[in-house]
Amino acid sequence: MPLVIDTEQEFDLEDLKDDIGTTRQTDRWSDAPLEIKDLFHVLEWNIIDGEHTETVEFINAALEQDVHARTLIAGPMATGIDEVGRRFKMDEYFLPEVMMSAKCMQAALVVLKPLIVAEKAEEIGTVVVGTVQGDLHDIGKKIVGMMLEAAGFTVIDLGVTVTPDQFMAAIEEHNPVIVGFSALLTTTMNMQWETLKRITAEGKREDLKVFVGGAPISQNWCDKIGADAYAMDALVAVEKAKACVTNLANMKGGDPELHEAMIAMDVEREQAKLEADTA
Ligand code: B1M
Repeated sequence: MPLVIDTEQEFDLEDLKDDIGTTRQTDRWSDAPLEIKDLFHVLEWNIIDGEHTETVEFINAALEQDVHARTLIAGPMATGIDEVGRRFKMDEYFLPEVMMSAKCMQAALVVLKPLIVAEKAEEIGTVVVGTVQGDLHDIGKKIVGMMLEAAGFTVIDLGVTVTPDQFMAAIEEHNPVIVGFSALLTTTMNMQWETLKRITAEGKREDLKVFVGGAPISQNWCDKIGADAYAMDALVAVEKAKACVTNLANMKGGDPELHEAMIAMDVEREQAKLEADTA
């Protein structure tokens, strides 16, 4: 039985500016057994320090102690890479450090992906995902892809810096129910719109739902470009993807009713989270 550790609550990550000694004194992950709490902190700091040759060792140690692969991704891996993003933004880190931290994330995902995908439920349909043209960020998109696969979708991952032409070719070839665009840069988010326009121009818009995601993406942006769903994380992506092929399947892209349903799912989720936090 995998250990249940809450990764949904929002943590104060101030300690990650300091050192692992400070981190160990926080109550983050205190619902986990002590040795797991410590291992999570070691993993957070492993990612911050970019010690990628050691990452797999910590990941395996956690898995051996029945920590679920999803808990590692949504827990210490997410907090660790968040702090890397903060340091980069504040000019405390430069590109080489971020690249080392990204290597830790990639090394961990190599081990975790087969475990998550092995949960694959009954086949639902095909999803094409890719990071848009000009953008090399793929960690989040890979996580979304593996979670969708576990939920029962066949995922065609086109990789990074995917041109509108490549998206169109994949749509022709795989006939997906959903196409997902990932963009992590404010300078590349426009390529989500450009690609969507191509899908519309080539008469494919009615055949599929368009999902958008990535750090600078928001519901506002989704509305502005006329995409069907915005997913702030992999869990939301799965939830909305399933809804889009079941109860919302008949609604066409751009339908206000579909839009309302998507917003309602976010509101419901936020409320449930709030209730859990205050319980
Ligand atoms: Co870059 N980078 N980076 N970077 N990088 C960011 C994005 C940045 C916010 C850092 C910062 O300033 N704090 C900043 C962007 C600023 C902006 O545009 N507003 C930035 C920059 C500036 C750059 C460069 C331009 C730096 C430079 O060269 N001077 C450069 C760009 C290169 C390029 O793409 N052309 C660059 C390069 C890199 C690395 C290569 C070193 C590396 C990427 C390695 C890789 O991905 N293979 C990197 C990294 C690691 C980051 C940060 C630190 C972490 C990103 C990440 O993996 N997050 C990032 C800081 C940040 O985001 N706060 C940063 C973890 C991941 C799980 O989250 O990707 O958000 P995320 O995915 C989530 C959701 O967004 C959502 O679900 C995922 C899982 O929960 N989601 C989707 C994502 N895609 C989805 C698709 C969907 C649905 C949901 O459709 C189905």
